[in-house]
Amino acid sequence: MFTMIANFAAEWEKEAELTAQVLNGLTDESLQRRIDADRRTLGALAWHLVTSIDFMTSLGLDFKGVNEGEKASESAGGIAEAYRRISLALLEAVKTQWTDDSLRESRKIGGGEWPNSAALRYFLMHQAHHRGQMTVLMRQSGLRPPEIYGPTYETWVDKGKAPLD
Ligand code: NI
Repeated sequence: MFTMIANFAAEWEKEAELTAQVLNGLTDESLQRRIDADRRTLGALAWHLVTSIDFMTSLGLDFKGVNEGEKASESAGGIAEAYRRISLALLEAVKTQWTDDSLRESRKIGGGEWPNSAALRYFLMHQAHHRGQMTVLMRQSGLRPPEIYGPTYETWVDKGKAPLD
């Protein structure tokens, strides 16, 4: 859990950049990719990363998000641009509207008690969870996923090394 806003801000900047790299790697055609007919498409997962940031307004933060029901951008570039704007708006809101003390406050959400610091941590993990799903769908679309927490298969090949299996 975070005890200082500055620590969250530094981590959010890094993680949002990783998410942006995934979104920047998508093509319009790839947005339709899904593993099965009744599963979310790559585009729906990407848009979910944009709209889910709006959830943070239920913690009392005031910023302009994109509502869950809002029509998804149909272009990969549009989704990436919306994410960049909203992830920055969230960061600005946390930095300017909360203090380190705010991190210890908690709120009732969906029947549970959520310390603000835990909600921020959850949010970072939530992004990572969906990024993992998205990089699989990127591969299935013939796209090259970015390096996230380590080298990709292609990085090893580029370096002339045998990829780990
Ligand atoms: Ni989700």
